[in-house]
Amino acid sequence: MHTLVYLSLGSNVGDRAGNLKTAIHQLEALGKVSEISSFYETEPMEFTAQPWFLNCAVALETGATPQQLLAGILAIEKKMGRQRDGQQKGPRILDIDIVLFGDVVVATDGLTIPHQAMHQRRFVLEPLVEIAPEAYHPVLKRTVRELRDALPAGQAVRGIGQE
Ligand code: PH2
Ligand code: MG
Ligand code: MG
Repeated sequence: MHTLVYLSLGSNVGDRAGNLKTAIHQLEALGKVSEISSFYETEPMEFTAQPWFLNCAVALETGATPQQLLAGILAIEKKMGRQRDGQQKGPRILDIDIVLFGDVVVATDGLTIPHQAMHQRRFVLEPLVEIAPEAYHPVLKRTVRELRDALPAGQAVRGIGQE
């Protein structure tokens, strides 16, 4: 059984575009990468005293379970040199978050699907609308386009292609 999963990727340390591309390449080991959004320059949210991010969204068709996918993602982040001892929500070489996993809902200690903050983050929704405007949030019962349209103004994101 394969599931259509949407991931949000972000980097604000080092060669940001190179980091996203390397990560996308490594995701091929976990399934088929079927869509890649443009890369977006995005204003840091939540912890704001850090460099701007490059964010994108990716569609992945995978046979993995949510837990298996999470383990694979954490391994990619680690292999790419992600340190987890610094500021929470602070600068990172690479962050890969599971945003939607088909219509699956998961609420455990280490994993929440849909991602708990996706509907508040323009840096997640804008790239996602580009590749999957009709993707559906199974808890809020809205498409990602509807969630994007409902965002308050004021989070800067700027599409810049795939460099
Ligand atoms: N990730 C965060 C916190 N803030 N801001 C932007 N613009 N992009 C991110 O990927 C991001 C963030 C925590 O994961
Ligand atoms: Mg994140
Ligand atoms: Mg993360």
